[in-house]
Amino acid sequence: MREQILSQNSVPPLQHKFKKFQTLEGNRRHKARFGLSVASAGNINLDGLSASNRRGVEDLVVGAPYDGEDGRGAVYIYLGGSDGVVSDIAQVIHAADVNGGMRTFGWSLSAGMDLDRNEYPDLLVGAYESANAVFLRSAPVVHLDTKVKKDIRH
Ligand SMILES: [Ca+2]
Ligand SMILES: [Ca+2]
Repeated sequence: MREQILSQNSVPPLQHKFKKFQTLEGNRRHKARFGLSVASAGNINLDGLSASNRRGVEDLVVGAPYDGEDGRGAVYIYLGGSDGVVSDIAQVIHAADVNGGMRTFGWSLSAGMDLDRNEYPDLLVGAYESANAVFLRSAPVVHLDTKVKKDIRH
């Protein structure tokens, strides 16, 4: 009996390779350990949904467990774009935003599941030095653009 193992890139033409890459850098704080944990966040803002694309444009979350002014950790949310990941940070959640005494917030991540069943994927963040795991619920946010229009009458 013989086994044949076919590797993805062994048959020309070469396909399904990682041809593009993008680097995410967080806030570049010294020893923040940005990137110690990474996860797909699911589609946090529910963009790009259609009948042919039921998942839409997926987003990313990156942990930096020693980030922040106090060094107690943060997680960074990046929204995906149609041509790849958008490099601008969409949201940073610091340990102090969740709990004043928490440390190593963002050491581990699990994301993309909808635990409260509101159709928005949620985020679970580990902070091992504090023996905590934090469940962060995603919720719809409405942004209103306000324009002031001058009405000058003579
Ligand atoms: Ca998205
Ligand atoms: Ca949810």
